[in-house]
Order: sequence, then structure tokens, then C-alpha cells
Amino acid sequence: MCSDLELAAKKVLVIGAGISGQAAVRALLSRGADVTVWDEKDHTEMAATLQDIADKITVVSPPAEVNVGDFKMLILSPGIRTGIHPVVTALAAGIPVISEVELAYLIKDPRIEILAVTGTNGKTTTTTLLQEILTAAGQRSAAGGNIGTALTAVVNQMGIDTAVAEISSFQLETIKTFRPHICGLLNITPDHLDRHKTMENYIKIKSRIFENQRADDFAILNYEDPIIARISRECRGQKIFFSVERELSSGAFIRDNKIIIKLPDGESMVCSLDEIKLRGKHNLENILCAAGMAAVAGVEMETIAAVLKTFKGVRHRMEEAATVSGVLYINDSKGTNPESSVRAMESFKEPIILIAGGRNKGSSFDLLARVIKEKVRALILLGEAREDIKSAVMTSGFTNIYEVEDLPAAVKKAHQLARPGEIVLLSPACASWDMFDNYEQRGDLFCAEVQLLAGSRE
Ligand code: UMA
Repeated sequence: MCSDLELAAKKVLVIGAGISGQAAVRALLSRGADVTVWDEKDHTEMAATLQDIADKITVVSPPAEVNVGDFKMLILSPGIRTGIHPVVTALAAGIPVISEVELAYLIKDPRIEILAVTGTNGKTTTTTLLQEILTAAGQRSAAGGNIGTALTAVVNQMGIDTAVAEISSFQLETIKTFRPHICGLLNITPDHLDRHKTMENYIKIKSRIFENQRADDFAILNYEDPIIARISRECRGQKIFFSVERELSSGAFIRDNKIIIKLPDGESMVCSLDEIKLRGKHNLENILCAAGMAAVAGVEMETIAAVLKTFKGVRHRMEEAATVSGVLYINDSKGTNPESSVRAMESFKEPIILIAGGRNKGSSFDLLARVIKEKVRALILLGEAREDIKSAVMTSGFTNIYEVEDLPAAVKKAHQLARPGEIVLLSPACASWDMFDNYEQRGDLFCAEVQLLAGSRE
């Protein structure tokens, strides 16, 4: 649709000057585009992040207006809703509006293969694991997308053959031609409904991961997810299912405590479940998805097994922060929706002191409340959503609740309450955006506070 030549001197408006916007700006500039950046943040703050290219771009933020009609294309950062003023104006005027991920797809060297992972939970673990497997197999790959490095920056770098892309619903909302050769779809449960409004709309957006696939592409799909089972009918690629519950006639599954991959060219045993480091059924799903994608990409079973035996997971996802006075502190700041936090709690047999709360993204806390009743000894709540969680939890009959103002106070409270052998789990079930820039910042602060506790014990 849009080759390098077409971008030369083309007037492009990039909306949002965060990680995605900056990567888009740099990729567009290197192809000769005439770039303007719009952001709600004021100029001075933005100038710092774009300092080295400030003289090559135009930067606009309110109260200054941007004349959308001047542009031939808009590139949206994922955090930008399509309902905001410049986007609505562009759409009404018929100006193409695409996500930064679509831009990455359009500008990439056609030899770079895209392997994409989406789903409500488990994306980062699966993406990271898959990329590590590809690296172990000697493939030149890099991970990008919702994982913290913009996909545009990844495909813009020299010397890679494969981009492993973690893709969010925000990024899929405004794709046009984005077509991963192999995609993995982990699960679909309610999330981001404050933005996507209805579950049906969220499902529709998630299913866009395979909307441009053709018969020679592959989709690795969770057999046990009823929503995925339904939308998989629309998939035109070759469908390969994975299941942690049952043996499948083909695909990735567990038999006699062993991971099996059965593809048209034969069946292989990858490794025994006792040999893998990650805990929890949800992680087994992530493993089957990554292993299935790697197998389809041609990686040998021995290589997949070798990585599975050493892979310990990703930061901020069930990360062991420290053990203090016999209490294990777990940073699961990436638990940004109720289902994710439920999975985290279900991974432990020990009593849990749970720290939860943040910004509600339109979720119901009913299931979370039921699992809290079953698994949690004390609940510490903070952030905007604390009243919503409190009321759901009290309805379930759980009353050992403490409310605090901020995360350091939550860690202190947890330290007072926890007994040796128990778990202190930060798994907020909410976005971080009421108190932090992102979940990484929230997790880092948690780990730092836990380290202070550990230091004071020495
Ligand atoms: N901004 C506006 N107006 C708005 C919203 C944002 O002007 O209405 C501006 C902000 O002032 C800021 C910039 O846009 O300067 C931020 O853009 P952004 O929110 O799209 O964030 P990026 O820094 O570009 O990071 C994004 C993803 N963030 C979101 O989707 C919210 C990152 O995912 C991703 O890693 C990064 O691109 C690189 O691809 C984070 C995330 O929270 C991890 N994702 C959500 C999630 O996982 O639940 C979807």
C-alpha cells in the first residue's frame, strides 16, 4: 500500500508522542516523510523526548490546533481512542488512519516474517518465550509491540529475519493489511471494556489478528477457549489447536505428563512437565502456544525443549521480589485485569496477602471476589477501583480488608500482616494508570519497597 517512495515528502500526522509515536516518527523521517506530531502533553515535556529530531518535525499540542485536512495519513499510538478530535476529523474527511503496528507492517522489509501473539492474558510471557526459542534455534529475531518496544522500531532495525510481535486490542483496532504469517491466540476474557464498550466489539477487534491471513499462514489457537473456538471459523489460515485439558488429534497437548506436538509430518514429545520452570495452568497454555508457533516455524523439538527447561518467565509477571522473614513477596504488577489476578492467586497453595486496586477498565470483580474468599487471608486495597473491589468482595462474604493510600503503605501493611510461610502478592486486577505511568513503574516501586524491608531485616 505504501512503499518508501510513497512516504517521501508525504505529510503525515502522528498522534501520541510516547514509545509508539516516537518510533513511528523516526521511521517516517528516515523515509523522507514530512512529519507532524500531536500530543495532549505540552510542548516542553514532549520536546525532551524528541530532542534529537526536534528541528526535523512539527510538534503540536493543545491549545494549538492542528489542521487535519493538511495531512495524507494519520498514525495512531495505541493509547489513542478513535473518538478524539483529530481522528474523528480525519475519518470524516476520508484520510487514512492506521495504527503504528500497521505502519510497521507497511514499512518492513518484505523478507521479515511477522509472528504475532495476542489474547487477553499471557501475551508477554508467550512472546518472550517464543523469541527465546527462535534465538536458540539460530534465527535472527527481535520482540516488539505491546511488550514495551514499538514494532516499528523492531522492523526498522537491520539484520533480523523475524519479528515476534505482542499485539494488543488497541493496536489491532486500526490495522488494515497487517498479516502475521503465524499468529497465536491465547484466550479472550473481558478487558479494556471502558474503551471497546462491549464484549462483542472486543472479540471482533481481537479476531482481526487473523483477518488478513491466507491459506499458507498459520493460526495457533486455544482449543479450550469457547470464544476462540467460535471466532476460529472465520480464520482462513491453517488452524492448529492447543489444549491443556485433552489429547487432540493434531496440535499441541499434554499426554502422560509430557508436552506433545502432533503436526501433519509426525508426532514429537517435547519434554516432561516436571522439567519446565514456569508454574500454573495458564503458563502451560502459554508454553503450548509458543511451542506450537515455534514448531510451525520449523524449530527442532530439542531446541524448544532446551528453552522450556530454563525459561523462568518475564518481569512483573509472578516475579519473586524477595523473601523477607519467611514471607515470599511476588510482583505480579502485570495482573491488570481480574482474570489475570485470579490465575496468579490460583498458582499458590499458601495463604495469600493480596495487594489489589488501580484503575478499573470496565471489569466486573465478582469472580475475583469469589477467588479472594477462597485463597486470600488479608486484602489490601488502593487506587481508584478500591471501592468497587471492596463492595464485590464484601458481597462474597470476605471482610479482612485494609485500605491504604499508596503502594509503599500497602507493602508496609502487608509486612505487618504476613506470617512466615505466607505469600504477599501484588496482583492489582486493574490498570496502573491512576497512580503510575505503566505497570512496570508500579512493579519496580513494589520491588524497591520490598528490598527496603529486606534491607531493614539484615
Ligand atoms: N496521549 C494523548 N492523548 C490520549 C492518549 C495518549 O495525547 O488520549 C499521548 C500521551 O500524552 C503520551 C502518548 O500519547 O505522550 C502515549 O501513547 P500511548 O498511550 O499509545 O503509549 P506508548 O508510550 O506509545 O506505549 C504504547 C503501549 N501503550 C498502550 O497501549 C497504552 C504500550 O503498551 C506498548 O508497549 C508501546 O506502545 C510499544 O508498542 C503498554 C500497555 O499498557 C504495555 N498496553 C495495554 C495493556 O497491555 O493492557 C494495551
